[in-house]
Amino acid sequence: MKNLVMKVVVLSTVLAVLCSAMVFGGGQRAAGGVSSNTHAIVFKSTGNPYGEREMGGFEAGIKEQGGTAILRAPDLPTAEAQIQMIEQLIAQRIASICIVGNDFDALQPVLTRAQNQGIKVFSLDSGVNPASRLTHVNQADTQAIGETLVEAAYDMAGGSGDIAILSATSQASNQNAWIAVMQETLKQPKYANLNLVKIAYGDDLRDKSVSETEALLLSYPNLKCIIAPTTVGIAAAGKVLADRGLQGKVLLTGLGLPSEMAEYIDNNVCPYMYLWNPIDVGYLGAYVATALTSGKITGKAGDTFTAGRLGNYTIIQAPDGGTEVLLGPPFKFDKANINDWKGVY
Ligand code: RAM
Repeated sequence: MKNLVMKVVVLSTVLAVLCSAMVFGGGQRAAGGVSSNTHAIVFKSTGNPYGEREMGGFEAGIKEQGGTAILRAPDLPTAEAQIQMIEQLIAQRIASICIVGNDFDALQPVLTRAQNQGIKVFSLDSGVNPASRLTHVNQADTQAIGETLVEAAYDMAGGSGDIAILSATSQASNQNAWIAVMQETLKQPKYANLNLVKIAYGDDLRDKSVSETEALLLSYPNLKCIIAPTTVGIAAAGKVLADRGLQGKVLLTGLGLPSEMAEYIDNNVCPYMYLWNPIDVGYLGAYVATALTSGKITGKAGDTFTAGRLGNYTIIQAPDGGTEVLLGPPFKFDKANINDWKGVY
């Protein structure tokens, strides 16, 4: 009997130690059993240099605050693949999830589950709906991006003629938001002679973006300008137009990485394009992650925080009814400045 009592005492002590190690492992577990210092980012897909820079900025921002960053991206840019990844992250009981959404609405059930487990969820770059997130890190004003790209196409097409859009996936919420603004902007009298003939989807995959560009050229022989609001799409379209010697005939603009587009800006395939610093987008996300998990902000409009080297930010109302943090205005890259930027990102 004495032996049995001893065994029970030893066993319960071992169990208690094990449990507290699970809950407070490495001193990093907060009250709800959620790891207070581990933050994940889930990008759209692998093999996207823009995404690598964005995730790199996130990791740098988390590390400089003494935390651990988990960087994830599925092979294909689908909501289903991201749902699986988020399920795994919920099981790891991390502190926050920063989602670069492959779909605006489809992630809501899994992200709600994450939030119910005490994980702080916000989106970045490509948003999820307001019900799925506490806030959104927006790289630049959605309206400004759409209007600026239409104005660029107007300029490049000489005010009239056929233009096309080469996008990422048909579900990508950031591209879809920009395209919606472009379509509205095109209704203005100024743009009445511009004819948007097609919105093609290269799925942020290089080969598909190449074949979609080739199909556009074949179907629309009078095409004057392609707008590609995706770094993968614009680089693929640049290669097709350069290989076919179409500079000066079909002009290219959109959102591109200076490192990938310098040669096409130099050889007049793409007279100019826009982007923001993807490293800074991720870095800003790292500070939103820690501000949310520390309770410094809740994600409501008016909340303020400091994002390391980027300085102070205020959360504002977003056009979709949720809230967002705006990194800054889009930046124009052309022949005059591309050499200064091609080594930066
Ligand atoms: C691609 C991705 C990303 C977008 C950039 C402009 O790399 O679709 O989400 O922000 O293009």
